[in-house]
Amino acid sequence: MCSTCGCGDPELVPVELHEKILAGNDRAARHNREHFGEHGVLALNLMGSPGAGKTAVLEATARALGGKYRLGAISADLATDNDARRLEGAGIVSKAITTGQACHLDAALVHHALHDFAWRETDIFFIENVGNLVCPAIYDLGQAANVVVLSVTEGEDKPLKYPVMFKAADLVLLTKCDLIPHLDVEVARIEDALARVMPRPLHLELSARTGAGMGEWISWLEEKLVAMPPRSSKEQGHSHDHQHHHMLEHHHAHAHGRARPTGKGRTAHEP
Ligand SMILES: Nc1nc2c(ncn2[C@@H]2O[C@H](COP(=O)(O)OP(=O)(O)OP(=O)(O)O)[C@@H](O)[C@H]2O)c(=O)[nH]1
Ligand SMILES: [Mg+2]
Repeated sequence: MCSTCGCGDPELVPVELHEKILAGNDRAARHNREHFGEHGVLALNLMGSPGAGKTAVLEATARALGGKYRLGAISADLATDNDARRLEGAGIVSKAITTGQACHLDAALVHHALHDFAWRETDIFFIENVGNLVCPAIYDLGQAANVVVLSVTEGEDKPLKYPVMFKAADLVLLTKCDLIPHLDVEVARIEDALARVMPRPLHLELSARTGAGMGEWISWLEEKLVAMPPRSSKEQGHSHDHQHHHMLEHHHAHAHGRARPTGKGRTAHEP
């Protein structure tokens, strides 16, 4: 149970207050979206159950791209920075957000994490959400698209049981497909469930372990990159002197440091 949002429980957080929280979140998300758009960064919100394979997909993505694009990520966990360390190990500039009791990211948390992070220097910025098939779906973070990672071990009916998540998905990555021969899973049933729930059903089958299917995922990413507006001239010297309208306090007086290239087009943290 999430102590900040009450997970939509009207007894814990009254409906009016919940609507206010979401309205505030939407403002902060618009602000993040402006930032990402201004700098031509493709931001993706990666969601899915605990252990679905979100981090593994990102590691495999970095391997498949081999340095072609600059990748960044923030990864949210209740209590550890394990995923951020894994992603750094894969060559993705990463930062952990530990959410404590919160079972989802919100736009203000993401914005706060961006402050001391060289996200502007990335081409694709992944936001690995808290492992959870419920609340993350209702919090806009300012991303360009939602990608839901669903593994073949989770049961064919998950899209039907957790429709809110799959309704919000622009793309579902059906992962761990290398395990299919060992399971009783029927992929056609998963496809059918996705078709019933997703407004525009789209899924790709892959295995982070073997790399099978990664090509199509990379093509999807490249289509999104091509559709991004060009980076604005502001990218050269972002002063951050605009108005902020969100809940968190900011310390924007400082100019943001620029990232150092570290070879192969990658970047390193700077304060
Ligand atoms: N066989 C197989 N195992 C996988 C694959 N992808 C992930 N795994 C395994 O699944 C487990 C969970 O993977 P993670 O990448 O940590 O999953 P996650 O969704 O990031 O987990 P949380 O961030 O904790 O919610 C690990 O033991 C992975 O090795 C895959 O494609 N095939
Ligand atoms: Mg993870």
